[in-house]
Amino acid sequence: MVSAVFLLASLTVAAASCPEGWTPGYSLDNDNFCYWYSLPDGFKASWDNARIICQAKDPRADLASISDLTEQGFLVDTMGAGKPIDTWIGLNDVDEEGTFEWSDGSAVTFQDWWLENPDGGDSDDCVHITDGGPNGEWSDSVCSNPEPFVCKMPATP
Ligand SMILES: [Ca+2]
Ligand SMILES: [Ca+2]
Ligand SMILES: [Ca+2]
Repeated sequence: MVSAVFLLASLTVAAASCPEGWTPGYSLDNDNFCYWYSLPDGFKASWDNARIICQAKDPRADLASISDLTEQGFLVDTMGAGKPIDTWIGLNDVDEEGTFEWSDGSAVTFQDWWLENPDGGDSDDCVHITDGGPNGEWSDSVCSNPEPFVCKMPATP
């Protein structure tokens, strides 16, 4: 009985490894990340400012990278409004046109572009989850547009 109580306490501590206001990751496999979504606060920013805001919230944070469809679904369904809304993520081709990179340095192992995207060429260098896609697919867009955004950082071990 004592050990069961201790185990429950340990699980509670493990689940609380994200700072207040941040949401733990979408699965047990990925609960080593924490997410912060600006929309509940009505917060919109250009892609550059969104990134600065993420980093100001925590030095380990950056605009969210997305590693698979499950993480994308988590961002749309759990962090978002339950349907896709234009939301900045970390993907961009600022440095080299047509070469998309995650701002947090993650390897690009997964891409889920909406129809005919990326289609904006040199004027569209920042990527958002688009409200045009039913499942949160992506579009390259104008970096200076103020939009909601989602930050991601490693959870505290
Ligand atoms: Ca460019
Ligand atoms: Ca571009
Ligand atoms: Ca586009």
